[in-house]
Amino acid sequence: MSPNPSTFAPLLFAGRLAEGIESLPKSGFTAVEISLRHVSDLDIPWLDKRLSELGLVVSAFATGRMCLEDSLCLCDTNSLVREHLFERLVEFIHLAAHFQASLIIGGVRGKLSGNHHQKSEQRNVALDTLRHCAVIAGDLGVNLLIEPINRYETNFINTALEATELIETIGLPSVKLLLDTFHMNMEEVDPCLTIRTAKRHLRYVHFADSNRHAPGQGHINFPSILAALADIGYQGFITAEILPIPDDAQALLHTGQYLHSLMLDK
Ligand code: LER
Ligand code: MN
Repeated sequence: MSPNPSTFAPLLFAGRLAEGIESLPKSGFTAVEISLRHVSDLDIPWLDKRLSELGLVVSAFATGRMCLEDSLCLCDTNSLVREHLFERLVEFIHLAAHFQASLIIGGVRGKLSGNHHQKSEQRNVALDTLRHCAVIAGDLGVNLLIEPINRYETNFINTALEATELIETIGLPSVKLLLDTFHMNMEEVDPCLTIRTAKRHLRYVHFADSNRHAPGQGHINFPSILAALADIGYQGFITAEILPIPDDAQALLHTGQYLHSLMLDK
């Protein structure tokens, strides 16, 4: 969800956050994930009040729109862009700390371009910024969640293995893994095995079906995904990052009903 409209398609209630948050409890959700370009886009006192009235928490803040809509991407080697992005990320880390939420590092990585040498420089500057962010996040008790994203959106970390290598290279406990079923469906040989293998780092999961509709509207095997998560004793959030099809309210309702029916089957 988001307080403002967005060109990022799989967002529910973009520009209608008040309405979106209000519809979460009746669909069985306990948390909201919020996508922002800038921390100042959010009315924090208002959100604090609504969350406590509705018994909800913020699971995470998504940051990809800073790259998508503001061209502030982690792999940009321009020092002015890097400094600007770092400042914004630090604000995001403080925001996440306020809500005891995590910060998603997905689309904000951007795309690597040019020759081998240029790509390696882009990767290095991204890692450098992430390391600085991870130290600040660690001090404030915030997790940075590295999300592998499919090849049609980026060439900078497509698989859980690549994300794990980056997490282990940074080597700081605040850097964890987010797995998204939509991306895993394209990039992983066996998403359930990926979940089991990722046990140590996995702290957050995005659910979307193969067509990015609500879970249950495509061909991903969600009962097996849930079984794999149960097997590893997964305790983190599962949020729906889906297209508002046929509309926001129904996509949310379908997700809640479908996941509830799977839980009842257990
Ligand atoms: C973000 O969570 C995501 O899944 C990506 O598709 C963003 O580009
Ligand atoms: Mn995602």
